[in-house]
Amino acid sequence: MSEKHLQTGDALPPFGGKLRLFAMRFCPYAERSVLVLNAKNIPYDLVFINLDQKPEWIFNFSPRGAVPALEYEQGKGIFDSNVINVYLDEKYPEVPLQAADPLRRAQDKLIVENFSAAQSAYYTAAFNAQALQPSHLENYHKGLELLQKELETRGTKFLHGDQAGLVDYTLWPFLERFEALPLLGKSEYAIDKSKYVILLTYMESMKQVPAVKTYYLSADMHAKFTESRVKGDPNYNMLDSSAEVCCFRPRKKKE
Ligand SMILES: N[C@@H](CCC(=O)N[C@@H](CS)C(=O)NCC(=O)O)C(=O)O
Repeated sequence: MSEKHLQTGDALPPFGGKLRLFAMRFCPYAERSVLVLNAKNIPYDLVFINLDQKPEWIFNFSPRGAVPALEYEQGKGIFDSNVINVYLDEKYPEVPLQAADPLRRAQDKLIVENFSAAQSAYYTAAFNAQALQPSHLENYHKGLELLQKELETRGTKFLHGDQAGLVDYTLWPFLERFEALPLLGKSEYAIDKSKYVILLTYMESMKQVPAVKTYYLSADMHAKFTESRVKGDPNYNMLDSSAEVCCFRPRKKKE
């Protein structure tokens, strides 16, 4: 699979007869759907697109050209990670990823909902640092604390249970990226080893889940992409040239 991001003027690759996911390699929402497809062992093709110079055909699958979008039949698409993932889980029930108990499903949705302020804080810290307020840092740590508390209460390896499920695959792409923040000079956003023992153990378990492992990118790589985007020139294709990936140097925190 090529990591090259198709852009304006590039042709839509021929349909291969499988489900096709349109994504951007560094998009956490697209990662959610990649992980669900992987976890459910559904064959699929992945097409990356440049979000700054979108290929014309992406709008046939996603009206605003946002990713992820899923081509579920040739020429027909649905979009939004949560919509796609619930569709996949219901359409391909062999490996169910949602809890069987309706109350547990509702609680899983609430965890995701309650985590959203931490996600917004991450976006501000990573991409719009000049707009950061003390409330962002508070919301970020509140989100991490809530997650840790929930893991402790549930007492299972993953939020879903002994195996990772939809709730885990929905949250994970953000936790993966949170680890890049200290490398971007945001040391107060570090997930502290002594405070977040349970959460960090969970994160290490998530990294070992096969569905995650094959798509995981290190904090270094996320930091490098983030820096390029903040500079206004997102390096979508940086994984195509492995030499560039190896040597991210953390920026010194401004005093
Ligand atoms: N709620 C959507 C959010 C998707 C989203 O924001 N994706 C970003 C990339 S990470 C995007 O495509 N933005 C549109 C753009 O850049 O024009 C989902 O869950 O799929």
